[in-house]
Amino acid sequence: MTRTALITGATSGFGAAAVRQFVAAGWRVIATGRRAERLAALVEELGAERVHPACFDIRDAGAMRAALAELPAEFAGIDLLVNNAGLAQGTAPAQRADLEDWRTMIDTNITALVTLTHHLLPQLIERRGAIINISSTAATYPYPGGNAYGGTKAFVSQFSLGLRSDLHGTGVRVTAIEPGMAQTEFTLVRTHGDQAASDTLYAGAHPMTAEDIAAQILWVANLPPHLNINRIELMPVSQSFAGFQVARES
Ligand code: NDP
Ligand code: 8X3
Repeated sequence: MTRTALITGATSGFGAAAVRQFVAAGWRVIATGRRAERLAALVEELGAERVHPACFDIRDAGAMRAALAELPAEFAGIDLLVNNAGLAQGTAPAQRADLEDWRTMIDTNITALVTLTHHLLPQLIERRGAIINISSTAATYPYPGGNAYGGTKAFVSQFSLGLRSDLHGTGVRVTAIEPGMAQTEFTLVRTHGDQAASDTLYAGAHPMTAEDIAAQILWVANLPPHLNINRIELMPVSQSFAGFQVARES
């Protein structure tokens, strides 16, 4: 039987790569994002019988509900929710950060994610479905300038474990995937469009690719129904840990 995944943030990066890999693996996909032309391009590439575009700002709960109320019958039964849409905004230390950037991250990475999850839980339970939440290594490992972004991802990881606990006995599986550095539009968005900063960050670093992460999402989704991966933390080989910093009086 053909299963259906709803993948948020499908216009770029992990989400777009996941749409392609899920369709190639025989799934139907509801692809969401704000950039309608990119969703239309995915439909053109992969076929309207496999991809349904749902264009809305994920922070707009009314628009989200309206888009899901209008799903064609073949896409109406959702077996998998991939909460991937998200972003970082800014790299300034907390004391110089823009409060609007923090609010945007919280509204997108936390509030929208829980709103969509809450909306879909009844049918995910009915269908013994699954939820895959895209968190980050920033959920666990702090770094200068990570402040509110890391906080939102810590929420995503802990919320995933909490869902597991509450969904005990329902058959619904929940996984948090926590990637480190991967080259997508993430840094372009984080720097408010600084392509040079994005290029510099990834140059020579052999970062993970969107396809690497999409392959993990698909692997989790295709595991047998008795198996739950709680979390996956992954990084490029080129990335690892640094020590604590110490401020000294001179
Ligand atoms: P991209 O910037 O390439 O993709 C982000 C996606 O999120 C886009 O499709 C964008 O769609 C969507 N999105 C953002 N804001 C909104 C909104 N308000 N409404 C609807 N959709 C929105 O980044 P990645 O693919 O790298 O990021 C995907 C996820 O992975 C994010 O949650 C990110 O935090 C996480 N992550 C990324 C890592 C990395 O190094 N790249 C590492 C660890 C985690 P559109 O703009 O069209 O609305
Ligand atoms: C994105 C990874 O290290 O830029 O979640 O925070 S990092």
